[in-house]
Amino acid sequence: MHFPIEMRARCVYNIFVMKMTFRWYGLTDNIAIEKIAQIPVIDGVVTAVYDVPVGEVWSEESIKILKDTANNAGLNFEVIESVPVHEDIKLGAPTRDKYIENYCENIRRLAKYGIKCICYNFMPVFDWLRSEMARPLADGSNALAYDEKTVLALNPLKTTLSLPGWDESYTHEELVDLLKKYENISEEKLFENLKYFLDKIIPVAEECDVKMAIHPDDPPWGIFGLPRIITDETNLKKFLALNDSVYNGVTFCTGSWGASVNNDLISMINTAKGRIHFAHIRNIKHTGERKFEESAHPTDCGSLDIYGIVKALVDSGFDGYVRPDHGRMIWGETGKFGYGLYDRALGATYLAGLFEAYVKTK
Ligand code: DNO
Repeated sequence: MHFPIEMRARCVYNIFVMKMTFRWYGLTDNIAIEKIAQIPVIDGVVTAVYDVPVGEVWSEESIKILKDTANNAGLNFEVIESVPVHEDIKLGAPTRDKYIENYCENIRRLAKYGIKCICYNFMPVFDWLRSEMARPLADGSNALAYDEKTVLALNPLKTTLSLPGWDESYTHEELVDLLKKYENISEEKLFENLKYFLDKIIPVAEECDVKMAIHPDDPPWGIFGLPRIITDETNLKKFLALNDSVYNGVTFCTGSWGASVNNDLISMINTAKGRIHFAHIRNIKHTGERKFEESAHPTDCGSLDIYGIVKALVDSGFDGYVRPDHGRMIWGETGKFGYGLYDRALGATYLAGLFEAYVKTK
């Protein structure tokens, strides 16, 4: 199927301020891109090159395949999630400059193929974490869930948990070694290493007109003794001040920051005003102290005020990319945890409806 992007009215883009996107795991995703193109509000895909080890340069050929596949399906290709950051950069190891130079080269190459926004995170070793992959919900669907008690009882060296964001290329010895190296890394030190990284990549991002959007830590507190810093409003302010370029921005992930009942998301949106380039919008239901399960996107289904979040984003002048985030598994679907087609599609149309209603009546 080939039809030009102009035929797919960038309805969301033209009428509203944001662009609705959908995460697609590339050619090996069992969700065909043509199905994503059938969700009425989707402007583009959010994807990445997955077959290159963390820290290495992505081939232009692989980037081009992603772009061409997206464009042939009538979808834009403007957001990458993620260009992962090598652990040596987070650790401030002597080898970091080589990996930072590779990172800069990736920004340049991606810009050449039309990328406008790059999402990344600075979480040591593990990306997002859950204790349960398929918690049965009352309506017969299932969703990801988190319970700190279960997590604390896990041995990170022995866990059989596996999440789509995890780098599982480490051998047992490498993991032991890595966890050990972090014993000397305090939150302060991690902030320093992040600043070092930002001061090198942000000038390149500026030159290439690519907005960098750090993803919050999920959940937003330290785990397994590893430091985490993109966790709350105080640290958000600190992060933004590390490098005050508008190209140094955030991915406003409601489910990540919202996992802590102490985070006031509306206030955080106002704090990050003008620096939010990408928003992951999803709902979660708090079920106890450091305990939550993921729910369907609508406000009524969870603990977060999704309408209030959309309103605050629009009021703050947000004009970046949005994507629905983790979905439940519904209608018997199976697949990548959190990344099925159906519930995320419902989420996208719900969110677009909120944006449309608010923008048109404002
Ligand atoms: C989880 C995702 C994260 C995110 C990275 C960004 O579903 O939101 O894995 O992609 O943390 O680098």
